[in-house]
Amino acid sequence: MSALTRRGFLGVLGGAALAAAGCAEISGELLRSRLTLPRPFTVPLPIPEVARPVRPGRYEVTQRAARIEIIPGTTTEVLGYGGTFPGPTFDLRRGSRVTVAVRNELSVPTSTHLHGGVTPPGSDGYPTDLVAPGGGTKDYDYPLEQRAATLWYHDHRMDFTGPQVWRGLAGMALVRDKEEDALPLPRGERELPLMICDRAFDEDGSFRYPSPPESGHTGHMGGHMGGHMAAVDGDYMEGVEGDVILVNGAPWPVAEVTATRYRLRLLNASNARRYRLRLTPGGRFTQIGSDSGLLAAPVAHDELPISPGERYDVVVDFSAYPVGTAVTLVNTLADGPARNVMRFVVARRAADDTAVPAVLSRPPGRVAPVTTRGFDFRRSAEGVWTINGRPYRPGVPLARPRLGTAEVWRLSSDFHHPVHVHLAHFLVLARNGRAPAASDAGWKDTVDVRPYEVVDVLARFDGHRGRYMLHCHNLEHEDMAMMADFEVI
Ligand SMILES: [Cu+2]
Repeated sequence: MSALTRRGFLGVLGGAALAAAGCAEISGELLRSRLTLPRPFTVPLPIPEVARPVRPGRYEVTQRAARIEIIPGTTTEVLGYGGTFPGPTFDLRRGSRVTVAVRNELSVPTSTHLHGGVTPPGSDGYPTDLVAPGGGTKDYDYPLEQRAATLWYHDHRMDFTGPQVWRGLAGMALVRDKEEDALPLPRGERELPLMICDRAFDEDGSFRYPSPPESGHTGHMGGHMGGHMAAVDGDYMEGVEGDVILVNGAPWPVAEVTATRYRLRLLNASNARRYRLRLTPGGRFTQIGSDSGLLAAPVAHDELPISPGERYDVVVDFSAYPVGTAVTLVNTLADGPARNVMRFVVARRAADDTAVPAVLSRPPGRVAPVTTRGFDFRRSAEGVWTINGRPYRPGVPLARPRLGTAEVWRLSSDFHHPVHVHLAHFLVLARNGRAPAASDAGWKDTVDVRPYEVVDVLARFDGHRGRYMLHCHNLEHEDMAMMADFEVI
């Protein structure tokens, strides 16, 4: 169905009819590759390099263009942190403040956001807080006064986050702490960061992205849409989905594993695609952590929905399968090639002294909220993605929560809007007035708000005063103004 048809369709039908029509779980428009897709499960799973500090507490990373082999037999120009895609993984400790000096040698401005970070406002990657192309630099200061968690970092440039992340500006950051160290969880080679995203490729191997004709493919210029630069063609304003699934930058990779437990740090780094992950021929994910840290106790899932920006920290026990089994991670929301994500092949038995304890951690408890505020995520009559009826207005906060307090934020929606709040972590309290989903467990920074849903979250404002934002993490919605400032006072 074309975007235009779907748009008309959305306007006419309500949520129930949409669900009955079977497209209620799809959050974007498919963009097909123009080259022969590689065979799945042939490329080995890459593990991104771990960033090394230039001296204790200081990292330096250069954003630059580089040509790498993603689709076997061809090359792709990426815009990468360190010239790689994904960028290096930052392996960090709670309370060990670091500075990351970013140097921008690209031809476009950038702004780097540490997603899930409790970061002072000047280092939070505000969309207009830009690092100039052609050698501009900025020191990002990360105090890391926060619990162990799976974070990630990515570009957050005003109006162009979608195309710039699509071209490679993203990587993972892990925060560890003593509470996690004490647990007998799988580690080392049995702890795998898995950055999952979809992309489309042109016949020459370059990334395909539907920029409007006037904007050029690097996004120097652009058309205007509701007062904002449009980085994506209007047919794709619901979001861009590619037909190739990459894990750690490799198409449908394969990883040999031993018949032991593995810790998988799952991240959906896609612009718009939602996944419902399952293991075939069967198997369970034992969830140990959410976006913002370890759960109090593990939660078992047969399948895991994951929307853009979300993370799930899970343990999979491959000793449950006979040696030789191919265990495929699939996305049951997709058909065709994009249904596959990656494969594990259980190669041999091995000793395993790990366990998933019944008590994992002591997360912060609930605090009584001081107020309730509503944030409505909706397409306006003019076809602009809005929050509370307004496209993004930089510098105009929609809320002024007090430092050290908690508030209930009621998030309502007309479509799939994965809502991300900077700085504040939150607990999901209710969906449509009922109990949250099993996958909503734990402290989070991004929540999958589905069409015509009302999701109540309890958000804590800790760490820093200043200007932050909340926005939709469907990057095409974000670029088309579905963002708002709030100020912690
Ligand atoms: Cu959205």
